[in-house]
Amino acid sequence: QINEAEVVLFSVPSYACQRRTTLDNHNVTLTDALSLLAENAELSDEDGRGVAFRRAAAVLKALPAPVTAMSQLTGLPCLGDHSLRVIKDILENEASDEVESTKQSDRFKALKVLTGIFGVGSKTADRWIRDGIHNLHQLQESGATLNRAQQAGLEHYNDLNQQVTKAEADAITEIVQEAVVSVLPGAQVVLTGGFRRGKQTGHDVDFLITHPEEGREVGLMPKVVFWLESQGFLLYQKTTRNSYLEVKDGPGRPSSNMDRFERCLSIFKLAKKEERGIKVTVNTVKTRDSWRAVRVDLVVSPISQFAFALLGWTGSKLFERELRRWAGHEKAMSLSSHALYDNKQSRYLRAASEEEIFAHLGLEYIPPSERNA
Ligand code: DCP
Ligand code: MG
Repeated sequence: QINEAEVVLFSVPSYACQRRTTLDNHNVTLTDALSLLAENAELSDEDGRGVAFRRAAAVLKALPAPVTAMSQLTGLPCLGDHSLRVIKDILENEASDEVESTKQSDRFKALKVLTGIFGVGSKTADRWIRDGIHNLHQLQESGATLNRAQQAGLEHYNDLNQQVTKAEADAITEIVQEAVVSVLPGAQVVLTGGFRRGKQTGHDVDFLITHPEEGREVGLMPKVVFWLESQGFLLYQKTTRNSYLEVKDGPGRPSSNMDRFERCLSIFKLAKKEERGIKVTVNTVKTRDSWRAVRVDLVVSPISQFAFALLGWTGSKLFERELRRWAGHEKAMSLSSHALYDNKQSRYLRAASEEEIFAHLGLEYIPPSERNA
């Protein structure tokens, strides 16, 4: 029996970018349930519902203690009727029927398996499911045409569906650093994404590369890729050019959340721990069980956009989405991974650090380890 007088009331600001969200989540059962419904909505092309569940989960991640009674949630932002119903079910019955039946549904299971292939999105998976393809065996038998990314994704399916550890991310950081410094001395490599937020595992490893002299980074990516390829580190890569032009893409495209940096989506061939030498120079591993495939994203940014790129690539995805929503709705500004534009002053606001961007936005600075919304 809970004594009402002892129930802790919670209070959190409404935008995730106003909150400090560490990895110390006191409501894992609730946030896992809401995240699963979010994932199901996203895989079903219902982005609005997906965001609503993500926001609700993020509010619970920011609470300082476990939720034990519905009354504690009074006045909290972002908790819609649907999310509240799920929370109530779990608090009362230890589980939510909706979550359990979603988890068990053939459609959800098939969407998970098929989108687990690198290069396969929800639209492709949905088309395959309508053609009766529900698993990898049926896909292989079907004769469906796969692009180069999907072929690589299928070939390395098990490796790529296994979480990348921090130790593996560190080993890859050394290789990328060696590649970058070999082709452009003075260039800098920063680990971004979940690992920069302090996560111990991730689905991939994300890097941002720049050079302190503006312009020196031009043409860097093909050279880095050539170095990595010639040393035998790449199983797959696809490089896209930088297509960002401030005059054309700046304020005119405020809601575009895909950035236009020179980018390389790759799959690394990483030697297993026992096989890794003290110094990595040439990848000599040969037998199949002596290495594993790891997804790696490389992004090159000019130094003038570096702070925005760093902020944009550190995540979490919801934190990024909330920063852009805050900028647009509360400050009449447009934030991207390239720049911040002030619509009232009709000018760009420059920044050399993440701290300066938060200041421009009128937000308290939140360090990476507290952006785990
Ligand atoms: N990002 C974003 N929007 C996207 C894709 C990426 O804002 N559509 C940003 C935020 C992410 C970062 O890039 O944190 C890296 O993307 P990941 O998908 O790799 O996300 P994480 O690194 O956070 O997660 P994981 O640990 O699973 O790799
Ligand atoms: Mg990542």
